[in-house]
Amino acid sequence: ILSYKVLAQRSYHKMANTKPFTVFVEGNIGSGKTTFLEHFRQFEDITLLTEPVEEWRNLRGWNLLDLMYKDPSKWAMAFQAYVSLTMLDMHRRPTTTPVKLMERSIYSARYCFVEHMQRSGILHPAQFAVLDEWFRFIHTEIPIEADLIVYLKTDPKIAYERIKRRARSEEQCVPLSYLEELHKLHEDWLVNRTFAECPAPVLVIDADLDLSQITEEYKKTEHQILRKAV
Ligand code: DGT
Repeated sequence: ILSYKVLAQRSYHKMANTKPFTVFVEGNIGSGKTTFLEHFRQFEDITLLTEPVEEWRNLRGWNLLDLMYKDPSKWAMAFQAYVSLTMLDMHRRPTTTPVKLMERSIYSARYCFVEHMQRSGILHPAQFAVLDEWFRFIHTEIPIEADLIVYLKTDPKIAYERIKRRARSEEQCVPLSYLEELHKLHEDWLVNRTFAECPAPVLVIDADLDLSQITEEYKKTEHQILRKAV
């Protein structure tokens, strides 16, 4: 039934010629993904889908993000299962605009976060196997549109400073070493291509610059993102 619905949606897009140019914005925690998305708010004809962090902080009153950071071995599995669901919801959300800009994707959840949890032993191999089977099923059975990946490449030390400054309560215990691991996994996935699936061409942005200069860097991507709209 799921596949039928997705296929029906896709053929609607095809008939109406409305298949959006779909861009994933990827990068470490604190790399500036939200700021990047906000930059594109000024343009019409773009659907912006910011990451559902608020849903992770309040699932029927439960803060899964907080539970995961406080007791990863106990909560990683539940957290990642819910991340997958909310990401899939974003991937499948129909748009009426020619461009769809999404914060992260089901791929970074798998290749960066779940991968880290598996390698560090936070996830039991059996838990990892369940999450990986879900990922494979979704990847092969459900069409996920991807035309471009914008990778906000950041020095982990800079990401660390930004996280400290923004002081999101759940992230206070995040050590620099965690950001270094996540950075390596983003590099492996998007630059070194050590994982099988890199679903679209990658545009690498120097996201180390501070806010006053980064707008210029963002502007350089406008052409690639917006030209597909016309
Ligand atoms: P930005 O705008 O680049 O600073 O992005 P953030 O930090 O607002 O967004 P993101 O996705 O890097 O991280 C939000 C929080 O959720 C952060 O504490 C890391 C966590 N997070 C995001 N996706 C996953 C995931 O798949 N697994 C785990 N364990 N944590 C995740």
